Amino acid sequence: MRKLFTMLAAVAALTCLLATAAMAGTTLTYANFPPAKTFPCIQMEQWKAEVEKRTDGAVAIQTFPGGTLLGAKNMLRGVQTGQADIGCISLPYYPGVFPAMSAMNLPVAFTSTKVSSLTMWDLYQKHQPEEFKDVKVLTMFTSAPSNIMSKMPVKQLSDLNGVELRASGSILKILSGLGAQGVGMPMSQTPEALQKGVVKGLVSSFDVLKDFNFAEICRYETITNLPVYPFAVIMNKAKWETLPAAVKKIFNDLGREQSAWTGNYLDNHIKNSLAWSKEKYQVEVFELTAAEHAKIKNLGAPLVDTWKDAAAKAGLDADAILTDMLALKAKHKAELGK
Ligand code: 3IO
Repeated sequence: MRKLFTMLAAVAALTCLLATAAMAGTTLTYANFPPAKTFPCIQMEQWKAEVEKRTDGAVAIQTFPGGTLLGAKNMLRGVQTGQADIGCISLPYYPGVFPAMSAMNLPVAFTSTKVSSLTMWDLYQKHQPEEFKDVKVLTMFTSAPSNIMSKMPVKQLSDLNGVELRASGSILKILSGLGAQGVGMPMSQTPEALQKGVVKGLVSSFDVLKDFNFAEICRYETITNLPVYPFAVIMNKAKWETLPAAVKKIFNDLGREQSAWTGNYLDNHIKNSLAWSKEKYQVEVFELTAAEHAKIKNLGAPLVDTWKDAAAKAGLDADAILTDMLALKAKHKAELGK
């Protein structure tokens, strides 16, 4: 009896010790700007679960979706100054700040998010551009190719005349070439802008029809295959340096895996979202003619030259970045068959 008691006491003491050791581990804060249901936050929870599993709970991640810690536009600065340890940014919200990786927002006709996300990650690894030197990049991915979601039908390009549509980055320039009125704002401000009628629709990927319930207000969808929005998950550099080597390795190993996971998730989710929107709100989907797609393509071409000029001015080898991006795109497309 006495022996059993001693053993129980020892087990209790050990349990206590282990719990203390786990608590003595690190908790990192991770800020995100859109709501918890949206894909940037879904991938955040997936990454959190992987980190907590692979570090055996020694590193805990405290997530803050929906702009509860940092918003879309103060995310970069907030991570640099350590208001959050980790944050998720959409690169087009920071014009001129990312002259290299903004290439991913060019109209080069990505057709799969897994392809575009892996292309972005590999391109970043190859060129390691200076523009991210103040932070540690944990992963990168993109949205799916962008389409029009609107309150009134856009059956043909001429229906766009004067129509206010929310977008960001290079899509704004293409919209103005099409006679529409592009309105630049982060995705997180779009529900209110649609509600108030400041915009009549938006240009982004179809996941948002379900995740923001935009299908209810935007009953008409037009397939345009416009650019993807590139995202980066960044970490405060000083905080990164405090991590033990084994944890750094786990984070580094996760970079490319997370990019592929997110691409895959979104490729599936845009299909679910569109099917859900047809079922629940009977949304209509319009296809443009080949001539109209050619017009969109022609409007996009000068944007590549504008990007090249800006990249060259920033001291980058713009031709190498562009050539590598297109080669990676072709390689991943061939490997994934989509
Ligand atoms: C996006 C941004 C936040 C939440 C869900 C989203 N789906 C597609 C995007 C891309 C986009 O429009 C943007 O502004 O980054």
